[in-house]
Amino acid sequence: MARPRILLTRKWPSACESRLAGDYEASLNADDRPMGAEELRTAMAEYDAVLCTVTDRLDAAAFEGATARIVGNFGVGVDHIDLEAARAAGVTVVNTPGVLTDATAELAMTLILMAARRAGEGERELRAGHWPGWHPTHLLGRGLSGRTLGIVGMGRIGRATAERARAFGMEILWWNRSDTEAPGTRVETLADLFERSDVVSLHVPGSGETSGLVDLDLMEALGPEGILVNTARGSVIDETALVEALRRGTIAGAGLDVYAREPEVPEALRGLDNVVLLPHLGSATLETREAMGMMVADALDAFFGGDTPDNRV
Ligand code: 8YV
Repeated sequence: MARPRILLTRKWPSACESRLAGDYEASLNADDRPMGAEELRTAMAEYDAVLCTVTDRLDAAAFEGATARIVGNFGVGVDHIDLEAARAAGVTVVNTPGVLTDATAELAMTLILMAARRAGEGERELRAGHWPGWHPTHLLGRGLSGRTLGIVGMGRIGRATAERARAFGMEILWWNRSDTEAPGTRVETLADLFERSDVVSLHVPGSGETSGLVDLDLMEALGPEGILVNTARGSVIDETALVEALRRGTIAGAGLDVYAREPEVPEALRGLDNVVLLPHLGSATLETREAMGMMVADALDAFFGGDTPDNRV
């Protein structure tokens, strides 16, 4: 029997590519050039499986006349895939939950620490040759110990972030859409969570439901000493309101790893000193990226072997 034809839309860690190329008729993307919408639609109608990432928009048109029977998403978030269209076309979609939990929680802590301790500002100052030398009132930030972290979305990554923040002496409040058990104190409304927290970290998936969830009202509730951190999806924050809030001191600072229209980062944000900006590094460790790729490969093996793959979305 001919081996299934699979397409990797981006360059993956070499251990994953070697495995997939060994088992499948695999098309790799050695140049790692992002594919356009039209190219993706064509690929969906040519291959048996398309292995995509957050940089690929698989809209309804991509599923029209699709030959691909499975889409393997290298990542946990699937807001770039039209899941309804996939379901209607009978295309299985799998993702990579769990393996990137620790890496993403570590990055949330990185942003919390960097924003609270003004590490980005300090680094920029030093690199620009503007460090005036040590002085008692230089770049005074905020410590974490004894402060309150509010978690929006108490799933795997929210919990892992809470666990780490506790080790820094933080109290944990959390808000979750559905009922769940978790350490820390559950808060019924987002307004209450923002009001009572010193730092808020976002851990909800991107979706129509969470789009613009964090608006100016919530930032006002967080207040002029508050810090907002986002390792989830850019769409969860009203970016225009955030720029205003940072500019006016409605909140003290922010740490962002994700943006509404990646890789575009609003000029207005880039011009602000009280925001730490990272280029979507949440899961960016070699071991995590390898585990993500291997998880997609396992799902493909199950699927083409006639079994139901794990992690169907
Ligand atoms: C991934 C992420 O690296 O898994 C996710 O949803 O946001 C990232 O950590 C990225 O999505 C790869 O597709």
